This record gives sequence, C-alpha cells and structure tokens, in this order.
Amino acid sequence: PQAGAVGTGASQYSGTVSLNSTTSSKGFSLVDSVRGGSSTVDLQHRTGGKGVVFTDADNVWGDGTPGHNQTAAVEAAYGAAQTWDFYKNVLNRNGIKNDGRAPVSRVHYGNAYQNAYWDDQAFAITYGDGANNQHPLTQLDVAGHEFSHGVTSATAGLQYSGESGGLNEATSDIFGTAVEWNANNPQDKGDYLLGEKIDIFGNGKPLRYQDRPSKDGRGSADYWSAAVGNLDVHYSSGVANHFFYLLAEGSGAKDINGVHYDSPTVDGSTVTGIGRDKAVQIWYKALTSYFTSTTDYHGAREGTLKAAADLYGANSAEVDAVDAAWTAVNVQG
Ligand code: ASN
Ligand code: ZN
Repeated sequence: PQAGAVGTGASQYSGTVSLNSTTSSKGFSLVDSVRGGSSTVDLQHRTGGKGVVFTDADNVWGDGTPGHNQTAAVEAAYGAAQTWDFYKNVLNRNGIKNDGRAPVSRVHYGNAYQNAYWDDQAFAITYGDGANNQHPLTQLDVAGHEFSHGVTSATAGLQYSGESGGLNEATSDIFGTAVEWNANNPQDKGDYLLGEKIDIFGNGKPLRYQDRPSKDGRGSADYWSAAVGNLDVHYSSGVANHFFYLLAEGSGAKDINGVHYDSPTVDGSTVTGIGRDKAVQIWYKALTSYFTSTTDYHGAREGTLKAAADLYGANSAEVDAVDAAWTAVNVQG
C-alpha cells in the first residue's frame, strides 16, 4: 500500500525544503497526498506527453544545482505546495477550482525553454529549464503566478487580450508575490519583484517590478492610458501591479528585506498603504465576486472598491486607499 512520507530536497532558489512524497515500488514518488495528490513529473526535455513521475530511493531529492535532474522537481514541488497552502490558509480556497483537485507540475520541458505556463486542459504547470538549461523557471513566485492563471480561469475568466488580459496577468503577479511572502523562506524573501532569482535576462534583473513596472525597460506601463489595451498583456499588467504595490505599501521610496522600491504616482499625490494582507484580500474578493471575462481597468476600479466595501465597510480607510491607489495610476472614477 502507498503511504504518505516526508522527504527533504535541495532546491536551486529556495534552499533545503521539506517535501511530501508517497511510498512506491521505487521507494518514493513525488506525489503529495496531503495536497490533492499533487504530482511532479519529468518531461525529459520533450514538448509533449504526460511525463514520468519523479521517484527516488531514499527520499532525499536534488542537490541544489541544475546539473541534478531532481533539483527543478524539488523547486516545482515546493512551489506547488506553498501555493496550495497560500490559497487554502489565506484565501480559504481548496485548489484551483475549489474542489480539492491539485494540478500537475511538469519540469524539463523542451531544451533551454525560457518560460513557464499554465494549461487548463492538462491541468498542469509546465516549466522550462531556462538559458543553457541552467536557469529553470521554477521560482516560487512563478509557481504562484502560473497556478493563479488556473484560478483566474476558474473564476473571473478574464480574457487574455486587451485590458482584461493585463488584469489577468497582474492577478497572477499579485498572487505570485503573495505566495512568496506567505512562504517566509529565508532564501527567497518576500518582495515585489517577479522571478528575481532566475536571472532570466542574464543581467541579474527580475522579470517584472511592481513598484514601478517601467523599471523593466521593456515597455511595462506604470499608468493607465487609452493605449494600454494595445500592449502585450505582460506590459499592460503594469497598471494593476503598480496599483497593488501602492495599495499595499504606499507611494514613495523605501527598502523592504534589502530591496529598494520607489513608487511614483501619476499626479504627485501621496498614497498611504493598507498592508499586503488586506490588499491581497481585496484583489481576491474582486476577482471572485466582481470581475468577469471582459472587465477592463475601469471595471477593476469599481470591482475592487466594492470588494473593499464588502470586507472593511463602505466608509472605511481601505475603500479610500483603493480609490487613491487607482487614481494614482490614472484609473479615474
Ligand atoms: N509565462 C507566461 C505567463 O504565464 C506564459 C504566457 O505568456 N502565457 O504569462
Ligand atoms: Zn502569466
């Protein structure tokens, strides 16, 4: 009979982590029976097929380097577990569809593939190994990002183009960041950056910045304009990422966990943050109660104002902060 076991793994970005596994004929399988049967599979550099569930004789996985085939699996399994726990404990959601079913995590997709993605049909998160197969896209905030695409698909269903696409992308960044904060991992501390440990560009810079999205130098929008809906969804997301940072932390400059942030407002106004936890609750409530497939930035403003009123009262400081943060990114009432 198969039974749950607790192993240990050496990840590349998150240090040594505890992993749930299941006993099998090979010793142990990387299947987490405590979290919906979440499994981690090896695509063996193919671009299709179901892959092979990782197994191990002694329940000690990976070696912390990309040279060991299990290292990316350790990171992906850890990310899936932390994301599952974030949704359960912080948002009271039981998996992507709130039905207890866990997604599959698939690593070693293709050759030096520099991306990760969610697939509704496969119900899977798939990770490439990055440049030279040395920079897997498996960082915790990316796991949270991809899992959250599944949640958005199962709830608001925000269309992946135009302004709704930007909101879809930002939702994944917002919860990816929240997963990283919630994990409280000393090797991958909470921040408002996406994919900062992957070195995806080879210059040490993160994939995205929430305090001032244009820091990416690639065209992410800091503020709403009529042109935002024509941008790639990973750039139009900037407006909502910036809104979220301002709502949580407020405007201006500060250092958090050794990272410098400098978040401007469109009109020079000052926004006072309400903290990460409340900002996360407001976004989730808006996503699951008010956003639809065609919600645009104006609709996101209305939906988050309603969500804040539901959670904290119509005359609350939280509602005022939501109002101020949208105004600060040029989404006007
Ligand atoms: N990693 C990308 C994302 O999740 C893949 C894509 O473009 N959909 O946004
Ligand atoms: Zn995405």
